[in-house]
Amino acid sequence: MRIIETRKAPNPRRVGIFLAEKGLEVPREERNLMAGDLKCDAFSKLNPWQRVPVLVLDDGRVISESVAICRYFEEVCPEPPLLGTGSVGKAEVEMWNRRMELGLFNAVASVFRHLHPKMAHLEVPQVEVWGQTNKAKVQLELAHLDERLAESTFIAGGDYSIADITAQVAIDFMKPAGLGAPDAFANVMRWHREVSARPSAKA
Ligand SMILES: N[C@@H](CCC(=O)N[C@@H](CS)C(=O)NCC(=O)O)C(=O)O
Repeated sequence: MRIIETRKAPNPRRVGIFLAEKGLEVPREERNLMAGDLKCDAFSKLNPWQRVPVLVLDDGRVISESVAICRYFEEVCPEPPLLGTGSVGKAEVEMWNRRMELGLFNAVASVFRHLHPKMAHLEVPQVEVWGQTNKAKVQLELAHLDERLAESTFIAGGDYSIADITAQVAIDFMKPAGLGAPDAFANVMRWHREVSARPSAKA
């Protein structure tokens, strides 16, 4: 089994943190996405969408999409549960993770992809107005998150979950996206300090 990734990139980092929380070590193969390593035929056969991370199983089957890869590892290594427990708990983690991914994470990524000059060869065309629009969306998502974290230790409730991982990676990615830190949101900052102190944050 191996994971193909660009280690510094946010989606592979989500899987890296997930594995660190599980205490799992999986061999990693580095590809430089900025240098076009994902555009070659060999990688495109693994993932026609030309995105990392990709998990290649020992029998040759391939799983891409960060959450799908995390689901695989949750099944093979259920402890500690990071996708919730019980019917309501699992649904709540799914709800919060989708909110974090479709809202905050995608908004930060859109700012980076559409405004950063280094992304011009990968995000074609870069649409400046879309990048700018997403700056406001990031603030709106942070405001929602701040309200949630005023009443909850972690994003999906009392237990750390994949929703925390998704939001943590999104917030850490605000800096390279030119968005700074979410200083105006005290509850987000409290939670961010706590998740950043976990050993998995080094992933
Ligand atoms: N929905 C995918 C997104 C994967 C993705 O966009 N990965 C980025 C790195 S963070 C990538 O491979 N980018 C290559 C490119 O933009 O060409 C997932 O969750 O894994």
